[in-house]
Amino acid sequence: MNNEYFPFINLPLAYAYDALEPYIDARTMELHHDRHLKTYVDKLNQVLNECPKLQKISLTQLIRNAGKLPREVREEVRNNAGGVYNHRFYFYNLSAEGRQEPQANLAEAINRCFGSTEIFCGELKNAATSVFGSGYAWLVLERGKLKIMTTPNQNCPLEQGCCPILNVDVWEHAYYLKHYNLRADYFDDWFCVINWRQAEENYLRALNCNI
Ligand code: MN3
Repeated sequence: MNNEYFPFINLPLAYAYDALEPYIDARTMELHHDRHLKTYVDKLNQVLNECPKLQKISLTQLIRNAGKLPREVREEVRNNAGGVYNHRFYFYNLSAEGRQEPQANLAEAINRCFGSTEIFCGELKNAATSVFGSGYAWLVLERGKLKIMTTPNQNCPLEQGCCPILNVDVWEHAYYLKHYNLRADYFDDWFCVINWRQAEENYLRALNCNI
């Protein structure tokens, strides 16, 4: 992921807004990327503009160390650095190439940890639909083991020492225009556009991170 340092820019999507149709609609993708994500980028730049000392810290290090930042900027950094990282991660892990299956090493790890892709999908769906209000469901690597977790708002598993492999944004802005209040239906559509090649890369990188 490029642009790891201040000033942050809203990197363009790697595919067209309508590339994920009919699963995720073009208008949702456009608003989600160009307005919601852009707002987090702009706010993070604003916060860091006031704190020159934090400008040399990478996006992931800002998140990992959010709890140690000066109290007066901690929540704003957590929310906005998280908003940038979590959204970039979400958009990177979507694919316009049609439905894929988990690949190679990650497929093997999912089968070992959960039993099958179907069981994994069900458990991740339960997690995604259980988030009260806004947040994310994640597949992460924690101390070498796969784990499903949820985070509220724009909190990020990096802060808990977990390495993200896959995330699904369950804020209503991610699905309301097409799926209304039916988050479970959105999840099923999202599962059809996962970029499993990217997830495999994330998994291999996470194994090497050793966190
Ligand atoms: Mn979002």
